[in-house]
Amino acid sequence: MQQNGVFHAVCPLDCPDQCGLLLYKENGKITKVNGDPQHPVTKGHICSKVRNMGARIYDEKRLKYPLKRTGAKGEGKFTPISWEEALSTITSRWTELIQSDGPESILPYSFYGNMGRLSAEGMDRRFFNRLGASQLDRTICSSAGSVGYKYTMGGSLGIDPEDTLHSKLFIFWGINAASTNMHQVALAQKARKQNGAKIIVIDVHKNQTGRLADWFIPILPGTDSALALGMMHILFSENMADYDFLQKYTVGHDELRKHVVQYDPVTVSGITGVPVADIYKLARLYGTASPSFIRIGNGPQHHDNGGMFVRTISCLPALTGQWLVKGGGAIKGNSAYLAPNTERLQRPDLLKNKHTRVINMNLIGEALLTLDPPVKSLYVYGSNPAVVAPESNKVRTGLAREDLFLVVHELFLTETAKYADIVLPATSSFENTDFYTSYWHHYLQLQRPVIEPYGESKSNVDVFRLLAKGMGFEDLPLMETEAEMIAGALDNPRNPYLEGIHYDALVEQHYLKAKVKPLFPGKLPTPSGKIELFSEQMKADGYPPLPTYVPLVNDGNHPYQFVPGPNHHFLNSTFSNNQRHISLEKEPRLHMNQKDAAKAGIDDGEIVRVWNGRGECELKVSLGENVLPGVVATQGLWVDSESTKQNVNNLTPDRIADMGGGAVFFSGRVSVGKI
Ligand SMILES: Nc1nc2c(c(=O)[nH]1)N[C@H]1C(S)=C(S)[C@@H](COP(=O)(O)OP(=O)(O)OC[C@H]3O[C@@H](n4cnc5c(=O)[nH]c(N)nc54)[C@H](O)[C@@H]3O)O[C@H]1N2
Ligand SMILES: Nc1nc2c(c(=O)[nH]1)N[C@H]1C(S)=C(S)[C@@H](COP(=O)(O)OP(=O)(O)OC[C@H]3O[C@@H](n4cnc5c(=O)[nH]c(N)nc54)[C@H](O)[C@@H]3O)O[C@H]1N2
Ligand code: SF4
Ligand SMILES: [Mo]
Repeated sequence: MQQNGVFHAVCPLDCPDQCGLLLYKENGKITKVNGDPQHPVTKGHICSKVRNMGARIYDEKRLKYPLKRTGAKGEGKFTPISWEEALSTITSRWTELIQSDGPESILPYSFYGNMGRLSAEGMDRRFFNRLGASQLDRTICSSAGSVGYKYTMGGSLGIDPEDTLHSKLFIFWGINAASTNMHQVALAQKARKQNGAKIIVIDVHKNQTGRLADWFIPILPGTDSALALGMMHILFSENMADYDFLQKYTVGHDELRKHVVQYDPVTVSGITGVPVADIYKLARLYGTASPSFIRIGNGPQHHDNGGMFVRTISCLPALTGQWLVKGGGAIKGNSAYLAPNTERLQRPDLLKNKHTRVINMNLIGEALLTLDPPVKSLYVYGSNPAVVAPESNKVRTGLAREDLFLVVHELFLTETAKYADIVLPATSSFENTDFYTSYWHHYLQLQRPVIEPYGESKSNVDVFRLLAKGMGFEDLPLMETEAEMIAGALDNPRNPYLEGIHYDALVEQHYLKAKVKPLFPGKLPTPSGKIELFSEQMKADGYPPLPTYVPLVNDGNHPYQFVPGPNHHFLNSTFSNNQRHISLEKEPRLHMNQKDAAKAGIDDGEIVRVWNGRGECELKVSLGENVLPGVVATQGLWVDSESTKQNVNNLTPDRIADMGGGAVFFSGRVSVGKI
């Protein structure tokens, strides 16, 4: 490995932009992280989080050795042990458990702390399939919306974000893109400058993105479907619908036209809190601007009705025929274009018992506390459930169970790792070989090791290969090299967009673009091959077949709807342990409407108690007009300290959304009061 130079890298974080990076290395250490100006979309611009990635990689607190717990669960007291001892402790415990309780007593828990496909869904899946462990349904992020979008469009297929440079109207709908998809904002701002494009933001919180809008539309949480249906009402009644497109490429436009009569602007205004005049203005702008583009965010799908939200919004560009215009249409997610061969990558064939139980990760607390037969061992990697999962109090009580054998593979001693019996040190992505597929732009990237593993840390792939060996598994897929795994994953005859993209090509060229074509004219992967405004499939699955406004579940008698989203300088809970990122954020704030505060006698800057039946936290109030009355919003997955109680997921419900087993982080209600 070269000790000095400039090396290509990929941002590994769970962020749609998936920037190309350049790592500057001196004497074997990364000294600077820059964006790669050659990346066709991200063009050398990166966020401040990753500019400071070096501080995370070389953080004193990073785990160097495997650890064994010496204190109480959650206390964080450990002693270093060798890899041999760590691995044999795990494999002997699992061998016993398989004999006494069967393999389903073991559960993996992971998410996309590192988006590398091998790290997040490669050797781990192969290993746990072979083990016969309980399966985890990975639903915490976007699954409700993905199912909703699929009903309408057939799969995670949107437009090429590079085309949005031509768009004249941008609607950022429930996405804090200035923090969470900065290059889409850069494209919108460029379009604004070049062709006078307008930027509309529809959100419950006027945050970083709302502040840069030409027009910010505040809306009540969980009511967006009604707004979209109100827009459809006006598009049809004022003859702005594109019947030519509807006839050719959709099913059910007649039914839809009749159905939306009930969503008149007065009714919709009553539901959404958006004034009648604004509903007209929005629909008329949307009905006449071309190209118009909707960026569908993750926020509104973190509600009880989140699947239906995405299902509904994604019908809008069909009404205006915008899919036919370059730069027109929508993006919810684009992961279908770069979809690898998951059979080859994850080897589901290694799972012999096809009736193996599946556990929804949003119910991890509940699962640890109540499942029968119980989960006796949990193996966590690439995720921090003690902080990020809903109903934290349940999750922590579950993790603290004396009879639970908990293994956590991590870069840091996270809140979750503090409960572990065995902690394994993980490499950072810059120490691994992996491949990356953005869920927004269309480029694939390869990461090869730029630095040596930190301390004794090992990659996910390495650890699962070692665990397989320790368990005595001799299956060839558990012994493959990274290069073999990538080559297999890219060989996907079912994905025509990947044609011509091979491992060797990825090694030679840093950015390989999927062979994307416009969606229309063409056949969608829906049952009818068309956009399904009316969906027989939904009907069969027990949903209203037409887009419909379904109110949120009654979450109890608390006065405020609580919206705890992510913040600008953390990536979920990643970076929440880094002083620089903490200083940039200062502290979590509770944004509250002036009128609500006046009634409750709460002052700006006051630390208040926020509570409901699930738990409580204490946050500093920030007063203004950036949320509607009845709504409170906060940002960031902060970790409690001795002097603070900031873990917002103490308050969030572990109900399951309408579709995809999704999470409902934003559908909780809270009370707010003086301490
Ligand atoms: N800086 C930073 N970037 C990130 C992340 C991070 O933690 N920090 N996390 C990454 C991950 S994993 C994801 S999934 C994405 C998420 O990024 P986004 O897609 O931006 O999703 P959220 O930030 O969850 O929510 C977006 C917005 O939805 C709003 N919202 C909530 N409820 C409603 C509603 O009912 N209606 C409307 N219209 N708006 C609503 C929130 O106020 C918020 O502004 O970001 C990724 N990028
Ligand atoms: N209140 C509230 N809660 C939320 C959300 C919200 O908006 N509001 N957003 C939700 C969403 S959208 C998501 S996606 C989830 C995300 O939740 P998580 O997936 O848990 O994301 P992170 O908090 O970033 O934790 C990722 C962990 O993986 C570790 N890691 C990184 N790379 C590797 C690796 O290569 N190997 C191993 N073994 N570990 C690694 C990191 O050190 C980090 O601790 O949070 C959800 N929770
Ligand atoms: S977090 Fe997102 S914006 Fe920041 S460097 Fe990574 S991919 Fe780019
Ligand atoms: Mo996410």
